Amino acid sequence: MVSALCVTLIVLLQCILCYTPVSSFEVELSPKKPLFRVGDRQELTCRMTKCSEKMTFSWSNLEDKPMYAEPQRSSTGSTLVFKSVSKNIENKIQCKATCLGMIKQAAVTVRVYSFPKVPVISGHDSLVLGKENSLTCEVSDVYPAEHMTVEWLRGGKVVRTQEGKYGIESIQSYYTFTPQTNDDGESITCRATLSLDGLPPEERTREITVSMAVLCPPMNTVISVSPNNPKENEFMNISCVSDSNLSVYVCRTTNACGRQTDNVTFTVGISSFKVELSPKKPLFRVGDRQELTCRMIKCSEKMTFSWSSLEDKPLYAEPQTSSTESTLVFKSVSKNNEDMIQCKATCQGTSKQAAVTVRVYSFPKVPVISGHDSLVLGKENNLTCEVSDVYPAEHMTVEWLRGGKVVRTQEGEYGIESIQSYYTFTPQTNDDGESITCRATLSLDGLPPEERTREITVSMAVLCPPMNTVISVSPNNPKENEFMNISCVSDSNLASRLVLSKMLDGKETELVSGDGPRVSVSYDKANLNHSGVYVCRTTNACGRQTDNVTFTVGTPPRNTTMKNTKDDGNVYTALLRRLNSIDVIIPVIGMGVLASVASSLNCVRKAARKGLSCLNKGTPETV
Ligand SMILES: *[C@@H]1O[C@H](CO)[C@@H](O)[C@H](O)[C@H]1NC(C)=O
Ligand SMILES: *[C@@H]1O[C@H](CO)[C@@H](O)[C@H](O)[C@H]1NC(C)=O
Ligand SMILES: *[C@@H]1O[C@H](CO)[C@@H](O)[C@H](O)[C@H]1NC(C)=O
Ligand SMILES: *[C@@H]1O[C@H](CO)[C@@H](O)[C@H](O)[C@H]1NC(C)=O
Ligand SMILES: *[C@@H]1O[C@H](CO)[C@@H](O)[C@H](O)[C@H]1NC(C)=O
Ligand SMILES: *[C@@H]1O[C@H](CO)[C@@H](O)[C@H](O)[C@H]1NC(C)=O
Ligand SMILES: *[C@@H]1O[C@H](CO)[C@@H](O)[C@H](O)[C@H]1NC(C)=O
Ligand SMILES: *[C@H]1O[C@H](CO)[C@@H](O)[C@H](O)[C@H]1NC(C)=O
Repeated sequence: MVSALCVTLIVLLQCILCYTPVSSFEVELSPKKPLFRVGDRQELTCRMTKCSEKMTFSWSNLEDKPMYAEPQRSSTGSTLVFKSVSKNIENKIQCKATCLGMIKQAAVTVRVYSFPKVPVISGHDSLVLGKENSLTCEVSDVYPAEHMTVEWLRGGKVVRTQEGKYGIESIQSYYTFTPQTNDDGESITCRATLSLDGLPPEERTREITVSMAVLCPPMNTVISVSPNNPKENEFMNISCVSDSNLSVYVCRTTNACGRQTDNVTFTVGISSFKVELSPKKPLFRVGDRQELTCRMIKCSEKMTFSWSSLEDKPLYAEPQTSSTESTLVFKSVSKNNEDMIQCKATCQGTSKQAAVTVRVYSFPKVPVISGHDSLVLGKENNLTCEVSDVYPAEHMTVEWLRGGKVVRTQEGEYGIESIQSYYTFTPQTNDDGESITCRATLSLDGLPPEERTREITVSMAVLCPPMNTVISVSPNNPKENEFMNISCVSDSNLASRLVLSKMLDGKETELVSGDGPRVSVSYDKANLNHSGVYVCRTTNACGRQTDNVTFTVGTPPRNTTMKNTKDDGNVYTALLRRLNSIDVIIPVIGMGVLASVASSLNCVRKAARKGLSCLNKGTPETV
């Protein structure tokens, strides 16, 4: 019985609990982590879920401050509207909702930030050269300042960092350094970063980059009065000129009674952009493709460029222009391109210009020597060295060198294109085979060393007249019916002609001739008719030589007389009349023989070494 009642009670209690609505509805506040920017309109929304009945909402501040906001009721919940966010609204805010007499609540912490402006750098535009200067970067209206970091950057590197402090609204950061001239125009950046959880990246960092201007002390200050002797009631001009971008000009007037001073201080405005032309000292080779490039530095806007000749000439070149630079292209450099060329660049309505002097040179070929390979021994000879296509010829020097020493120098002249230099001398046999050099040097500033000098060295060949011409008969006493050989030999270091003749009726009758050191005629069976005067003549480009021999062919029983005299043509007139036939004539020209003779002769040896043949034609002839 007791147990039955108990069971009934439990079931009843469970039923009551089942129908209680308290645990089924919830309160939601959004956003869950509010981070509001100062000045913005923002809202907090409170909703009750799973309550189908009428709901009531109430808002409260858990930090016991005024709310600075208006609640607005909607069909599903309540919205707390912050018309303009301020630091005051930072609070823990609670929403209390009632449904069917049951109360539920939720709370969020509202955080606020302020970082509306980019930093401002000051002091960068009037830095004094060589002194310690201080730049300031100010970040204003910052909240919460203790979460802000200010960094200075130069060339992409952080050079100084400063942290903000609790309670301040604006952060000043100082960067101190001693500027040098090359700091002029350089960039410096101030970057401020607010580090707060939930702050969108685009709100975290603001930075500014400025160009520094380094001012220099005044230079070249000149005060002048014109006219030199000013007169009463006449115009007078006192002027002071100084090269300076930051100046204090003082005018002090002194007379017998005292003095008065006035001054004016001003900074010459600096146009931060510059025009640069490269190369700075153009020296172009004739025929090359070359370029001049014009750039504008520190102009972020669209630029325009124009090129002109300061010598009032056509440009003979094509400009190729992009938005950041212009290139003047010389497709094939010529002397016409010598000019003073100016590039004018315009940025934001301001024009700047730069000019360079274009110089041109031409020196494409090595010098050419002529006349060195046929010098005549003992005579005044003339060698020529020619350097062609030279520009500018007045900057060229031509030198002749022998044995490493300069023996003659010649300067080029303005306006000529090719330079001929002559070297005159009288060669001796020992000059044969010696070297001679012609060196041309173009002296222009900026010309690379390998383009400055070109030289040629040649070997000289000294030609000699025929020497040691000898005609002989073998055997010395030729006999009738016996073998007899008449031969002529001569030394020469160049092609020479030998003619062996017999005197007949007072005239030279050629028996044999040839190009070479030797010609000969031989008779297997000599007879009396072969007796007489034989003449050998040698001729080459330099001269000639003659020798003769006179003999009588002896009869075996009789004794033979032999006479070897020169120029004895008429002695034997009677004998010569009896001459009627020539048995055999065999001219012999052989290189082997040439070599043996040549080896003993200095002049000939040198000629042979150089490939200058003493015998141009070595073909044997039969007459
Ligand atoms: C100031 O003038 C000096 C001398 O003329 C010059 O070297 C320097 O670059 C100038 N600085 C600026 C910022 O123009
Ligand atoms: C005064 O002299 C300066 C320097 O010679 C000159 O630049 C300036 O124009 C002159 N002023 C007048 C009003 O002649
Ligand atoms: C410039 O003039 C002002 C006002 O007259 C004066 O105070 C100052 O000392 C002067 N500066 C110089 C460098 O003379
Ligand atoms: C050398 O030759 C050149 C050209 O033929 C001539 O002008 C010059 O007078 C000559 N000099 C001598 C010394 O013969
Ligand atoms: C004649 O004499 C020369 C010189 O000795 C010699 O070279 C030549 O062979 C001789 N001729 C004959 C046919 O023997
Ligand atoms: C021939 O020569 C020999 C020896 O040299 C001499 O003895 C002789 O007398 C000569 N005869 C004649 C006819 O000249
Ligand atoms: C030499 O000449 C004479 C006269 O001309 C002639 O009669 C004779 O036959 C010649 N002797 C020889 C061996 O040729
Ligand atoms: C032979 O040589 C001598 C001496 O050099 C000379 O006087 C003579 O005229 C020459 N004879 C001939 C035919 O050439």
